[in-house]
This record gives sequence, C-alpha cells and structure tokens, in this order.
Amino acid sequence: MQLLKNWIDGVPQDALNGRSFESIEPATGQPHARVPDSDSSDVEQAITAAQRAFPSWSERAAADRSHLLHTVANGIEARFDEFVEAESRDNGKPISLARNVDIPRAIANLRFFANAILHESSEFHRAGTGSSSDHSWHTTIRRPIGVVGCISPWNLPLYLFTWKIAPALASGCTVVGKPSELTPLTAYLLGEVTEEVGLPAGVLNIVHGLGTAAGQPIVTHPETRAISFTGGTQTGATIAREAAPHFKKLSLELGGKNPSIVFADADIPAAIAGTIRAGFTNQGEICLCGSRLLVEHSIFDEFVGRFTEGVKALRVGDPNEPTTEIGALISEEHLQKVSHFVTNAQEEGGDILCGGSRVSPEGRCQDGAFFQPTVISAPSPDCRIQQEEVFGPVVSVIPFRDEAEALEIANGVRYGLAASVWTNDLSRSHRFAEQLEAGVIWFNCWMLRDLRVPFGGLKQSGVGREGGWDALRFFTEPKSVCIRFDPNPEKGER
Ligand code: TXE
Repeated sequence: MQLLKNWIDGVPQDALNGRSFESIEPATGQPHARVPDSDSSDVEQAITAAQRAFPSWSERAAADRSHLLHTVANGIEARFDEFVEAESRDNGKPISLARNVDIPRAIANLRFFANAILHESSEFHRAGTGSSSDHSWHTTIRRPIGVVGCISPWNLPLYLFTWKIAPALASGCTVVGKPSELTPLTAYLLGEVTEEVGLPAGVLNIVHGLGTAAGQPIVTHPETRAISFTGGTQTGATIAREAAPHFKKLSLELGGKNPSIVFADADIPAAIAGTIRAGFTNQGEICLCGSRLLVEHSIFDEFVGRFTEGVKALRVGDPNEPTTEIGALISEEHLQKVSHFVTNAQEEGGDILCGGSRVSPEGRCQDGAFFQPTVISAPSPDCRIQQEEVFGPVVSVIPFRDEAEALEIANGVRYGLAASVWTNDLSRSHRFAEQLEAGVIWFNCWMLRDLRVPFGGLKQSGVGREGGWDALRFFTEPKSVCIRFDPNPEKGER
C-alpha cells in the first residue's frame, strides 16, 4: 500500500489532522494507496507557502521559469514508466492509453507553456495626430495574478493537472493544486519530481483530499486570486457561487454531451472508426467524447449496424494487457451511475443494440468496475440518454433528415463543449462551423488537438478558455500604461 503525502512548501507531509483515506484501484476493486484527508488547515499552510514564494517566482526572468518547467518535464520523462503504470492503476484506463496519451501530453503541456512564455508580446497603440498636444503611446503590460488554485478531475489526471499548473507557473503565479481524490498518484509523483529538479519551495503546493474538505477552502480563501477548475457542471456551479463574493477570476471546464454528426457523403469507413474512437476512448470518460451519434437517415441502418459491430469488437479487460482498449470505469459508484442511465434509457423506449451490462474479466480484475461498451438507439432527442452526460462507454444513436434537423438536435442540449462532423461537403462544413453551439468543432476527425488554440465550452459546458495565450492571459492581469509626449517641444505646446 503506497502512502501518499501532501507537497507543501517543498516538503512531503501528512494531513495536519492525521487523517487519510483509502484509494481503490478500479480494475481490481482493491485498496492500493492511502491519501491525506486534508482540510482547510492544510490549505491555509499551502496558501501561506505560495504567498511567500510569489514575489521571487514572479520576478524571475521568463527564461528561468521556462528552464525550470522544462526540467520538471525532463523529470517526468526520466520516470516515464512509473508515471504510466501509476496513471493506469489509479484510473483504470488501459496502460497503452496512459503510455501514448496521458503522460506524453502532461510532458507536452509543461514544455508548451515553458516555450510560450519566451514569445510573449503585448499590445501597443499610438494616438494623436499632427501637431495636437495629445500625442501618446498606450501599451499593455501583464503581471502574474498571484496565488492561484488549480482543481482537476479524475478522468485525465496528470494531463489535466499539468494543463492548469503549467500556464500558471509559466506566467509567474504560484499554485495550490488539488488533484481528484480518486486519482492522486501521479500528482504525488509530480511533487517528488519538483523536489528532484529543485523547483523552489512553495511555488507548487499539492494538497490531496475530498472536494468539500480540501477543494472548497482553496476556492473560498481570500488569497487565491483565480481558480481554474475542470470537473462536473454541478461542482462548477458550486464553485462559481463560492468564488463570486471574492470577485475571483474563474475558468470552468465542465461537462459535455457532444454530437458526432455523420452525413451520407462522408468517408464512411473513416467516420465509423472516428466515431467509435470519439465514443469510447478512455471508457467514454472524457468531456470531449462524442456520446450522441447523429446519422443521416438514408445511411442510418447500415451505418449504425457497422458502428455497432465495431463497438462489439472493442476489447474490454485488464488495463495492464497491451491489447486492452476499454479498461475499468473510475469506481464502482460511477459504474452504478452509468448502469442506471442505461436502464433508464430502456424504460424511456431506447433499444440496446450492444452491451448494456457490467463485465467481469477473469483473473485479477474479476471484481473491477468494467462495463460493456454500449450502443443505444434513442427514441427521441429529448430523452435523458440524449440530454445528460453519462461519462461512460455509452453512445446513443439517432437519425436526422437534413442539415436543419441535424443542427436542431445537435444544439438542443444544455451543453456546448465539442462536436465532430463527418462530411465531404465544404460549404456544409462552413455552415456547421458557424452554427453549431460548441467551443471545439472537428470536421472529419476527433480530438485532434493543437495546444495553441482556445479550449472550452459554451452554455453549461463552462466559462472561459484554456490553452495557448488564453491560459497565459487568465493567469495574468493586464495594466494599460499611457505615456503622453509632446511632439513638438519647440512650439512649447503642452
Ligand atoms: O467530479 P467533481 P466528480 C462529470 C461526470 C461525472 C461528474 C461528477 O459526469 O460523473 O462530473 O464527477 C473537486 N469545491 N465530470 O464528482 O466533483 C474534486 O475533489 C472545490 C466531467 O468526480 O466535479 C475534484 O478534484 N472543489 C469532467 C474536482 O473537483 C471541489 C471530469 C472534480 O470533481 C468541490 C470529471 C468543491 N465544492 C467529471 N467538489 C470533465 N468535464 O472533464 C468537488 N471538488
């Protein structure tokens, strides 16, 4: 059993109250680590450490901060296999996914923002004409905002934790981070790496614990100037409410109910492979997953038949097996929630085309939280399975007649995070790019990411944008500076 510690002021330590809780390995149902059950006193200590570290960290040259972030990335690379194994064990995801996506992306996040701050520029405006005395230069300088809170979820643990802390640290902020209580392992290892590479004490503080006990004090503390959060929409609403009286900056990346829209003119084999990936990667536990499949009526039966055959062929099982494509869900509790959605869909008149129940792989994973990849034919766009975020390996399919109906169904949910459209009609792509209510829109692909572009959602999928300059702007405050000058001092104009 691994004993995890908080990482505060450069020192590993237990929760001050002495309490800890068990972390369960989702693939086996067995406890595998003990996690500090921190509360507001640990958060207070972490914030004090971050405040102490702020002036010197924010005043360092960008090149220094950049160098240190690269050394943190090097430190993860040096222990790559350990990180991969820990991420898969903690979350239940296939080890191949942790190896090919999660940990490489965490490293890429650190390197991307380490490089980005070397290319910072600012706005400049010249005002005044001719001999007018109002000649002036206006420029914008940006300063790091101070101590910030970064709260991340369990589905892409280190990937999303670093997606927040990297721009924060690169900008010159100091951080109090809280990873999900369900997946604390890689954040703990990251704490070790920061010590190995000599990140100054207090610059990155990692507090483990439950949402209300350890997360909420980060949000309500008057000294955290900004909160960057990824998680459920309900939690996002609570955080927005708690942070509002303190006038904090907020970045909220929340849920999604994303459509994959397939037109008859699409490259059908590519669309089948792409929509299966969109629906089931990481067990469907990614906010970007395409959990609603909308198919043009003329190809509906054939497409859905081939899609379902592809889904049935996905290999569910021990995440340690290199050939496994679908691992365990995050927890037994989450599996029950997913299962309940499926039962409810049937009650509402949906037909299960494949899957629909839990699986018990043989051997060490027989008690794990495995659920069959499931395809459900939805009776209407208004039913729960078409409206609510399941966050599991469940895709509901529905036909549409024409573009107008596809748009109506796609936009007819409270979320607006992502969409993927499969078509070879260029004009249609332009129309859909304009009219889809989604912050991220893919044509003939899914989850093809460029870290420079803004990432985030519309409607109840969140507030603000992460990625690229948006993230660096979030962690800094602009100051407008005006310098008036006299264009013609000989004339004595003032
Ligand atoms: O996430 P929570 P949960 C969705 C998905 C899932 C549902 C709930 O549908 O079933 O959300 O998941 C911390 N103040 N997504 O309950 O609670 C918490 O400790 C401050 C979508 O696991 O939102 C964790 O670190 N912090 C999603 C983080 O918030 C609080 C990813 C996320 O936990 C807090 C995950 C509070 N009051 C779930 N309460 C996505 N969009 O990617 C909790 N936390």
